[in-house]
Amino acid sequence: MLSILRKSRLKDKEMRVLMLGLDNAGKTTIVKCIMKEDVNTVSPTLGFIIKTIDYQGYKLNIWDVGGQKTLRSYWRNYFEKTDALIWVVDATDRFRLDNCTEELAGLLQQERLLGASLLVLANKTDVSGCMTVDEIREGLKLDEIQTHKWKILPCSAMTGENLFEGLDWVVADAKERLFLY
Ligand SMILES: Nc1nc2c(ncn2[C@@H]2O[C@H](COP(=O)(O)OP(=O)(O)OP(=O)(O)O)[C@@H](O)[C@H]2O)c(=O)[nH]1
Ligand SMILES: [Mg+2]
Repeated sequence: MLSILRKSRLKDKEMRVLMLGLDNAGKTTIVKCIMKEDVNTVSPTLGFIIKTIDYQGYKLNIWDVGGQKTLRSYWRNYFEKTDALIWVVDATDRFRLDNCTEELAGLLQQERLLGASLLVLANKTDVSGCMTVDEIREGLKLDEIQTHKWKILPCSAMTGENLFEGLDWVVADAKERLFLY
């Protein structure tokens, strides 16, 4: 049933993209950069923000949800019908990489997210001395993931590096899935 719903939405060229990650990772800034809005006026997200963008013939509904610890129990309210999960990591935050790994592992066990592909964005790579993609990939144990198709990209919400490449992957992956039905 879920797959039929998902199929019809993809056929309508609409996708639901859920953007999650620890607080301060840069989710809202990434969305602002994609929307060509001012990236210097962000504040912590206390609920959620939905932005819709037309991209490569698809209507992407991007759900940007606050990542503060007290808000994480609400993440589950946003799982339904997710086509792609974008997990944003603060590449400068070595101290919380373990916490970040635990939270992601918890999400990947969620039945309602099983059909979603996973894009990991290692954000803030404009900051020198930040973690490399390989460090984050190992830290998050991405190579052990069996349940989801995934990809990791370094990015920066300040320079815009790789943000559209990330969306390209998300859309290409959805298209591929459409052919599978
Ligand atoms: N240098 C640098 N700073 C960034 C980048 N992306 C975000 N920031 C900064 O990181 C801080 C947090 O950004 P937000 O976009 O509010 O983070 P968030 O993930 O939405 O946080 P929550 O809404 O609390 O979950 C802000 O001060 C941003 O200016 C980046 O690519 N490079
Ligand atoms: Mg935010």
